[in-house]
Amino acid sequence: MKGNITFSMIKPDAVKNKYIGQIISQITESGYQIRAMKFTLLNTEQAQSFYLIHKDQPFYNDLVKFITSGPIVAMLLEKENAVDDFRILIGSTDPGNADKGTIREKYAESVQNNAIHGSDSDENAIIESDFFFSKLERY
Ligand code: IDP
Ligand code: MG
Repeated sequence: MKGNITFSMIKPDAVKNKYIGQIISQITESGYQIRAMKFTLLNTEQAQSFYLIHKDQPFYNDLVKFITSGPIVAMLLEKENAVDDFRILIGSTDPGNADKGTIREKYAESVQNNAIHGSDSDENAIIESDFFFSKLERY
């Protein structure tokens, strides 16, 4: 059975470009309820840990630099079929390939500075949510 939570992060490019409000609107208008939310700045160690799965990718060091370059908005989101529907809502990793109307198509700058993160599985949604939020921070 598919899970009903996903984890998302508005990335530093979209925060700097003043898209927080528009992105959160699109997420909630799409049926997601916010269960936890945090405006914060990751340090290098936290970013390396969050993206550990990509440690052998050529873009890993630049990705860690980018994600620590400014504050982010972390969100725990709930909806039926949360993970798969959210990946559709945000669009392809490379905004040049993202479908019209998706968050990345509208707000991303590049394949790296792509505005938003969305979990890729139910398992990772739980791992990523636990990385950012304690039980007491979820409502
Ligand atoms: P996803 O965010 O769509 O799941 P992943 O493949 O998991 O994409 O990559 C994680 C993040 O790493 C991307 O969102 C993007 O910020 C960055 N990234 C992925 N591929 C590249 C690349 O080819 N060049 C630079 N950065 C990349
Ligand atoms: Mg991914």
